[in-house]
Amino acid sequence: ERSTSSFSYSSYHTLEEIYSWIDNFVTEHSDIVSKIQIGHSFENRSILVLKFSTGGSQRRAVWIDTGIHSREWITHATGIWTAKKIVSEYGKDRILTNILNAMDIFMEIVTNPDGFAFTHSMNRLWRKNKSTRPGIFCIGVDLNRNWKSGFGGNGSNNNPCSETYHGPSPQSESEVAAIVDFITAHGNIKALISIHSYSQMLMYPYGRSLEPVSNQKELYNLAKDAVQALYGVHGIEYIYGSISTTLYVASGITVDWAYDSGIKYSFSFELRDTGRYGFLLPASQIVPTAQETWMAIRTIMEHTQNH
Ligand code: ING
Ligand code: ZN
Repeated sequence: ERSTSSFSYSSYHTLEEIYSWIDNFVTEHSDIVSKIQIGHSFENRSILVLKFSTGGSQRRAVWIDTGIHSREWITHATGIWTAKKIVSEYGKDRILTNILNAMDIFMEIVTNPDGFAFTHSMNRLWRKNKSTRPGIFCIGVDLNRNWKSGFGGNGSNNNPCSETYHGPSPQSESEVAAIVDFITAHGNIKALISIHSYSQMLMYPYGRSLEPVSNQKELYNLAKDAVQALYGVHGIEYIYGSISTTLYVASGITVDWAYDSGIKYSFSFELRDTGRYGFLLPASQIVPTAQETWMAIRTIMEHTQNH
């Protein structure tokens, strides 16, 4: 495809289709969008980030990642729709316009490209990345257990055959290291939103323990506002709270690392649904899911801009 006008935002797409959409998208919106390659996957695929910026240098910024777990297809689809929403609402929607006049937005749509390709070719329910190591029979590390904060703790697994295998060491996986290096080098990321599915939850740190974060009250109230804005779109109910108290204890996760690295607005979504379709959410739910999620994301970004 040569332009995004023929791209269907209400369908699921392959990695090749998404990467081709990214190229067309940045070409068509080069005034505010650019593409950054932040690294390579284990199987040497490009790891790409979209940057939305209306100027300035190293502005305060929001980071959004989707698809760190490859089978969670609704998250990539929501990311793509959100990217399109941002460019089409800039200059129209007052809240988004204010946000983008003050801050940059970074979006990593395919955070686990090798796993994602594998969900199309071989195993629709593949979660981990595809890394292998000499002497280890099983394939893949859980990229949401490979971060330094609480690495190897409760809710992560030492067994390479486990779905929650944390890997040999913190940031051993190039897909995680690329993000750590990028965010650390940037130095001005103020909010991080890491998007998963499914369960309809909006959560904040910590995952690794029941310990409350220092601004837990602020995060609780912000999550409440975001979930209320989401509900207003299609009447879908989300629960919210810290990861460890809302879902389960999980260590070595993205948002704990972000929080401990000074990103005080760190959130993780679990998108639709609550289990009827689970990871196999029908494509007819892509646009409604993205529409409601957008209201929650915008709420978090607006709060970040004002604090
Ligand atoms: N569940 C998440 C998992 O990695 C999660 C739950 C989300 C934990 C965010 C920590 C942070 O186990 C899914 N569906 O991936
Ligand atoms: Zn996930």
